[in-house]
Amino acid sequence: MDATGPTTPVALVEEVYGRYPERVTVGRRRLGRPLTYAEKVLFAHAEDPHTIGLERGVDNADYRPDRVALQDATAQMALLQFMTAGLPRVAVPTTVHCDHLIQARVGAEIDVKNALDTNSEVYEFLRTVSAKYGIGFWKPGSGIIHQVVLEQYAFPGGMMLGADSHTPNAGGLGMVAVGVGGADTVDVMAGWPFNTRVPKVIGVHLTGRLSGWTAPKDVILKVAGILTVKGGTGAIVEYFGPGCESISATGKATICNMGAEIGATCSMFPYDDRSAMYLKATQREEIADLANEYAHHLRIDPEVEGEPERFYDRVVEIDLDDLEPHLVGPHTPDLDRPVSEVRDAVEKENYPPEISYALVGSCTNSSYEDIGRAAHVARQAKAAGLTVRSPLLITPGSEQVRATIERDGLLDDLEAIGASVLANACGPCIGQWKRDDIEMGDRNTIVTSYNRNFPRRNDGNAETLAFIGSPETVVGMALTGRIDVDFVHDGVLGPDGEAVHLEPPVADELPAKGFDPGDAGFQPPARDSATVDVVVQPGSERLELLAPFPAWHGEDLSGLRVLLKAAGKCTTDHISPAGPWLRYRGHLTNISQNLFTGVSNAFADGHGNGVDVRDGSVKPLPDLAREYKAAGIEWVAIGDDNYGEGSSREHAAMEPRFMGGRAVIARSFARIHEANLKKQGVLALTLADPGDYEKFRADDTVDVLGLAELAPGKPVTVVVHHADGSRDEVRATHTMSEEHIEWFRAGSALNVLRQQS
Ligand code: MIC
Ligand code: SF4
Repeated sequence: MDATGPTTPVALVEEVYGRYPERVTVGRRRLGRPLTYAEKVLFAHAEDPHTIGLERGVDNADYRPDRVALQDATAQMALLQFMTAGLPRVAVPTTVHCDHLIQARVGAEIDVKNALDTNSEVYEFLRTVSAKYGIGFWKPGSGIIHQVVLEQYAFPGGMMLGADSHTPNAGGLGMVAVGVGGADTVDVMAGWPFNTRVPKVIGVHLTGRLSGWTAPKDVILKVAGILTVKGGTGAIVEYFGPGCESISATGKATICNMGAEIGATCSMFPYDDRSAMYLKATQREEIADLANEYAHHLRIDPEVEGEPERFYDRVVEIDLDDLEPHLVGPHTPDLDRPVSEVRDAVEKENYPPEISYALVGSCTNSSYEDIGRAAHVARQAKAAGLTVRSPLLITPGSEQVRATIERDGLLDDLEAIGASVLANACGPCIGQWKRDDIEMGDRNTIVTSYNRNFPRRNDGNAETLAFIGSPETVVGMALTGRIDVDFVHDGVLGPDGEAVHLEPPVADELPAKGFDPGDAGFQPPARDSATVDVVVQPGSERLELLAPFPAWHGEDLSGLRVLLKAAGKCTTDHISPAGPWLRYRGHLTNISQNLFTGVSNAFADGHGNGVDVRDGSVKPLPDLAREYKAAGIEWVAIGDDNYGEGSSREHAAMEPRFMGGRAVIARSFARIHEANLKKQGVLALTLADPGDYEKFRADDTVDVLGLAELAPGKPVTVVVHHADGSRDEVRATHTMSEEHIEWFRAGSALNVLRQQS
C-alpha cells in the first residue's frame, strides 16, 4: 500500500478497523467495564493491547500512530533531527505542510510570492528532505496543516501525531490526534512507538442544539472558561451526548482544535452522520462506508452514556440551548464572557473599546461553513448599507476552501463590506503580520476567530489586547467597530442613525456544488531517493546541522545559577517567540538569540531581562545565557504555574539546553513542553510544594542531588544556597520513566536514537 499520497488510502483505514473488534474486546476484558471512545481508539493503537498499562494518568504506554504531520516551522528542526538518525526513509506515512512562514502583508497572491522568495532556502530544504525520505510535501499556499489534514488525511478511529499543538483539530472527525514536539514525531518516523502517559478522559456532555448566533466556537470558549488553561492537562476531552449531532464535522474540528488551549492531550467527537457527510464531500466516500460498517466501535459504549460519572475522570455538562455567543480575552483564552457581558468588562477593566482590526480564519475557524456564516452576516450588512467600521482580514484555511468560497461568491460578500483576503496560511495568527496602523507600545484592541491571544502573539506588541470569538461574532463586531456593543441584542448603527438588527447567520455546512480543489499543491516523494540531494549550505543563517548535546557527566548538578524566575504566565511564546523569529527555526544558534525574551522575570524589570550575578548588571536574558555558557556557568530556570503553555515548538526546550540550562524547576508544566524538555535532556522538575517557588532568589546557587539514583516516581532533592550563607532544601518530583532517564543520561533522546540505529 502506498500511503505517501495526497490522501489516506482506504486500505490503511481498513487495516486499522480490522483491529477494532478484537482489541475493543481485550480492552473491555482487561478493564472489566465498558469503554469510552478514546479508550477504544487507544487500544486499537496500543503497541500491545494485552500488556499496555491501564492506569490513567499513571502508567506510561506505547502507541503506534497511523500518521505524522509536520508544518514548516517545526518540520525543519524535526527533520534535521531525523536526518541524523541515518535512516533511509520514514516508517509511517508523513506529510509536511508549508503554512507558517508566509507573512501577511498585502494579500494572498503577493504574500505567497514574497514568501517563496524569502524562504526559498527553507522550502527547498523541506521539499528535498521530503522527497528523499518518503514524505508527502504540501507547498506554500496549499493551506494550513490542520485544515489540509482534516480534508485529506483524518479518519474516524485513527490516531496521528503532529508537530503542532493544534493537531487535535482532526478530533472533529473522531481521530486521536495529538500535538507533540518534533522529537516525538522523530521517534515515530524512525519506527519507534509513541510513548506517553495513559491519558485521563474528561467527558463533555452536550445536550440541546446549537442555534441562532451561537457557534461551535462558543462551545470551546465556554469549556475553556470552565476547565481553564490547565484543566485538560494529561487528559483526552471526549464529547458525547445528543448535542454532538447538531454540530458539523468542521464545527467539531474547531472545538477540538482549541482544546489545545486547555492543555488537553487531544479532544474528540464520536463518528456520526455529519462526519459521514464531510467524508463524502471531501471525496472519501469509501472511508465513510467503512466507518459506517464499524460505527459501533467509533463511539462510546452505550453504558457510558447512561452513567458517565463512573467512566470519566470528570464530566462537564453543556446545554447548547442555553449557550450564548462568547468572547474570551485578553491575554488568556480562559478569560471568558458572554458577548452580552463584554460592555461591563470594558468599563471595569478599561479595555480600549474601539476595535483596531478584526480577523477571521486560522486553522481553527476557516471552514466552508465558517466563511459561509460570516458571509451571510456580510450580505445582510451590505443590504442595509453598512460597511465594516474596523478593518477585517480573512485567512482561508486551505486552497480547497479558498477556491470554493471564491467560486460560490462568499469572498465577494465579505469584500463587499470592506474585508481583505490573505493567503491560505497562518499569517497574523502567529505574528506573521506586518501592520503599520499602530506603533509598538500602542494600546489597542483586536478581535479574532483564532485560538491564542497571549501578549505579542499576533503583532509582536504586548499592548495589543486580543479577544477571541466565533467568525460571525468577529464580523458582527467589525461592523460596530467596538467590543462594547452587543450587536446581537442592540443591533448595529445604520447609515440613517437607526439600529440595524441582523438575523442569526445561516449557511450551508458543505458546498452544494462540491469542493473546488483549486491549485492543490501536493508533491509526492521521489521514487528513487538516491537522486535527491538535501542541501544545507555551510554559513546559512536559516539552517544549521545539529551537533549532539553532551552526555550527562555522571555527577549531581551543583552550583547552578538561577538565570531567571518566571513570574506568572510563561508560555512558549514567552520562551521562544514566533513572528520574526520563525526565520531561524532551522538554525539553533541563531534562534537561541530569542531565548526568554518575552518572559517577565521576578528579578528584573521589563520583559526578557536578567541579572548577571557576577556584577549585578541587568541584561537581556539571551545575552546573559550566552555569556554564562561561554564562562562555563550552568544554570536553571524557575517557572511558575503551567510553565510552557501553548505551542509544541521544541525550540523552547532546545534553546535552554543549547545555552547551558540543565534544569527547569516549576510549580507545574504544560504537557507538550515538559515532554520536549525531557527529550532534549533537560531535567523538568516540579516543586512538590508549590510554595517553595518563593525560596529562589536572584543570587542563589542550586544543586540537584540524587541523580545517580534517578528512578521513576522518586523525587529528587534540590538544595538552594543563598548568598547570605543560609540554605533551603526543597523536594521536586518528575515524570521520568526509565526511558526518559536514559535520554537524560545520554544527553538527549536523539543521542539514544543515534546509538541504536
Ligand atoms: C502556534 O499556534 O503557536 C504554532 C505556531 O502553530 C505552534 C507551532 C510552532 O511554534 O511552530 C503550535 O501551536 O504548536
Ligand atoms: Fe497556524 Fe495559528 Fe493554527 Fe498555529 S494556531 S497552526 S499558527 S493558524
